[in-house]
Amino acid sequence: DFKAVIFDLDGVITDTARYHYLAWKRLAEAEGVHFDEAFNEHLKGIDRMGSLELILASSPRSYTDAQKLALATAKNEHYKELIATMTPADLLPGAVDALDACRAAGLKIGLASVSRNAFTVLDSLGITGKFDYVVDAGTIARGKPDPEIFLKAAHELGVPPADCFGVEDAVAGVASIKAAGMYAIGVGDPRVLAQADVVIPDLAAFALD
Ligand code: G16
Ligand code: MG
Repeated sequence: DFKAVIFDLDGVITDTARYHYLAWKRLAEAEGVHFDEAFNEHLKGIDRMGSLELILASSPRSYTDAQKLALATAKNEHYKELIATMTPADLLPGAVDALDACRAAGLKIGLASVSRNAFTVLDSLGITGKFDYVVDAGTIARGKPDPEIFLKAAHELGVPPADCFGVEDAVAGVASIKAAGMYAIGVGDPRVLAQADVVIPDLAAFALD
């Protein structure tokens, strides 16, 4: 029996994935890089500098580290403008019910987002108090698909990884869960999330059995 569940944030609980997409698209096109939904799929769950590197790999220009940092900062400022208006109305369908069902079942609940804006987003959504532990992305050395972030959440929840399951919308996120030795619930397209143990279309379809 599972003793803990560890959720991803962006694309699972709320659609900030859309805001990341818009912010990266503006940056990419300003740098002469074609950017579409298919490219964006590879960025989901990838941390900020990692995402920037993937985009700039297709740029005709070359960049110093200082220029890269400036671009990442500009993207984040644009992203923060986009998320500034978020409220509990931005919770995805089924998200609160899923969290409450896990709580009612006695599971510990963690959040494993590589976003450095995760605490702000949780507060805007009004759900910070629903988690027993939220990983601070600033303390994670290796982003998804490395298992570090899911292992850290399990450790802090005091539950062995084998007794945890993770919930993720990203290819890199599902890979991170599996590398951590956990059961993986994918949220989205089963053809994209082929490594997940089970795939549901959204949290409205979440059931604990
Ligand atoms: C999220 C998104 C990624 C984003 C990353 C870093 O991860 O999926 O697209 O690049 O956070 O976000 P920030 O720039 O806000 O630190 P997750 O793990 O919540 O899916
Ligand atoms: Mg995600």
